[in-house]
Amino acid sequence: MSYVDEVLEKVKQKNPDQPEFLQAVTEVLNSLRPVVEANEEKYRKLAILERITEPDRQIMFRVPWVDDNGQVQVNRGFRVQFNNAIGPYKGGIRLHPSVNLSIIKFLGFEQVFKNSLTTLPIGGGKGGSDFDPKGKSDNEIMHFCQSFMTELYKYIGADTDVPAGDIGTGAREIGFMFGQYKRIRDLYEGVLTGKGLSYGGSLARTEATGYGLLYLTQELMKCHGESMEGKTVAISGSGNVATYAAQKAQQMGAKVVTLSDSTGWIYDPEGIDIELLKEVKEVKRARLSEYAAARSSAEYHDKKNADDHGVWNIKVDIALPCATQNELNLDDAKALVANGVKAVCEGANMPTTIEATEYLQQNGVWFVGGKAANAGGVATSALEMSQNSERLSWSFEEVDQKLKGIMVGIYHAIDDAAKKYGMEGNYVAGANIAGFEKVVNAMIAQGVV
Ligand code: NDP
Ligand code: 2IT
Repeated sequence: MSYVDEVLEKVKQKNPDQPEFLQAVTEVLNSLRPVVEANEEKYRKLAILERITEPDRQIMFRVPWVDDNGQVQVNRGFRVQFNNAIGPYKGGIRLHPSVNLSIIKFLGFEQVFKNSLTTLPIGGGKGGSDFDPKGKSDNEIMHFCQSFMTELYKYIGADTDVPAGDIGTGAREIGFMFGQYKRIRDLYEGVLTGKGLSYGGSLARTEATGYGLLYLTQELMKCHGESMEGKTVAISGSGNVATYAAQKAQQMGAKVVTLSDSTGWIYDPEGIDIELLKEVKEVKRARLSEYAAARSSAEYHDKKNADDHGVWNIKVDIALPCATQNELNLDDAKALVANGVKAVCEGANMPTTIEATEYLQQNGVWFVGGKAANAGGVATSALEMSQNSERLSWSFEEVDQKLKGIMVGIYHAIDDAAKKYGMEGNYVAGANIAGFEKVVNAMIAQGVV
C-alpha cells in the first residue's frame, strides 16, 4: 500500500466521527501523491504524514456565562494548535452553533497550508465555540467573550498563538476578548488580530479576505487572457468575506448579482448596492431579506432546505462561495457548468465538496481552493502582527499593496507547483504542494518534535 493510502487509512480509523476533518485530509493527501511518492521512504521513516495530520494539541473547555435573564448558559470552547513549524499558531475563532471538534480540526489543518502559502512566518491553528451570537445582546456577547478568554488566555500569546475572527467573530468580539486578555495578563501585546484601529488593529484587515480573493481571481483571469471588467459574479454569504469580495469585484468593473445567508438568498440583476448591504449587515446586524425589502431590483428567495443553494443556479461568469463548508455540491457544480461558468474561487473554507470540485475541474472550470484564494485575511493578520511588533501602523495603501503582492504571488506559486508536478491548471494540487513543501522542510530541519 502506498504511504498516502496507509496514512489515510490510519487517520480514518483514529477519527471515525470527524467527517469534515477527514474530508480536508483526504483532499490534501490525495493531491500530495506525486510529492510523497518522490520521497516515499524518507517521509515514511520520519512519519511526516502522521505528524502533519495530528494536531500539536487540542484544547476543549467549558464556557459558562450569564444571560440577560440571569440564566447561566454553558457552551463548549475549542482551540486546536495544529502545527507551529514555521511560526506561532495563527487562525480564527468561529462562533456558530454547528461548531464541534471535527470542524475546528478541519479548519486548523487547512490553516497550516494556507498560512504557509502566504510566505509569512505563521503556523496553523483554529478555535471557536458552539455559542450562537445571533439574537444576543451586546452585554451577552461581552459576557460570553470574557468567559471564553478567561480559559483561552492560558494557551495563547503574541509569540505562541494568535487568534482572529471567523464566522460569528468580528471586531466587536475581538475587542471584548482583547480587553479580557489584557486585564488578566496585564500585558498589552498583539495576541489577537482583527483588532479595532484605535488599539493596534491594521488598516485593511476588515477588507482583506474579500479584497485578496479578488486580487487572486483577477490574476487568474489575466493569465487566461480575460479581465474582471464586465463579468457577472455570483457570491454566497453576506458576512465579512462576501461583503468585501462584492465591493472589490464591483470596483474592478464586474457585476455581483447574488448573495445569501442561512435563511435565504437574493438575486439583484442590477448589481449589489454595497452601501445598503453594509447598512443592513454591519450596522443593523439584520437579515438579507431587509436588503431586498429596501431595493426594488432585488428578488428575495427563502431557503427551502439545507441543500437549497439557489445562488449557484444563476448564470454567471465567476462564482465565489463565501459562506461556509460544503455549500456548493455536485448538483450546484453541474448547474454552474451548464450555465458556462469560467472560474470558481473559494472565499470560504472548504465550501465546495470533493465531488463538486472534481466535476468543475473535469469540465475545464478554473478552480482555486480556499487555502490559496482566501489567504488574504490571514496574510493581513500577519501584517498586523508585524505592525504590533514594531509598534507602528502602516497606511491603508501600504497594507493593501502588500496584500495584492501576496495574492498575486500565491497565484503564481500554486500555478508553478502544479506545472512542476505535471498537473498544469490543477490549482488545488498546486496549493497543497506549495504549502506542504515549506512546512515539511521546516519540520525535518527541526527534528522529531
Ligand atoms: P461572517 O460570520 O461574517 O459571515 C458568514 C456568512 O455565511 C453569513 O452570511 C452567514 O449567514 C453565512 N453562513 C454561515 N454559516 C452558515 C451555514 N451553516 N449555512 C448557511 N450560511 C451560513 O463570516 P466570514 O465572512 O468571516 O466567513 C465566511 C467564510 O470565510 C467562512 O468559511 C470562514 O471560515 C472563511 N474565512 C474567513 C476569513 C476572515 O478573515 N473572516 C478568512 C478566510 C476565510 P447567517 O448570518 O445567516 O449565519
Ligand atoms: O480562515 C481564516 O484564514 C481566517 N478566519 C483568518 C485567520 C486569521 O488569523 O486572520
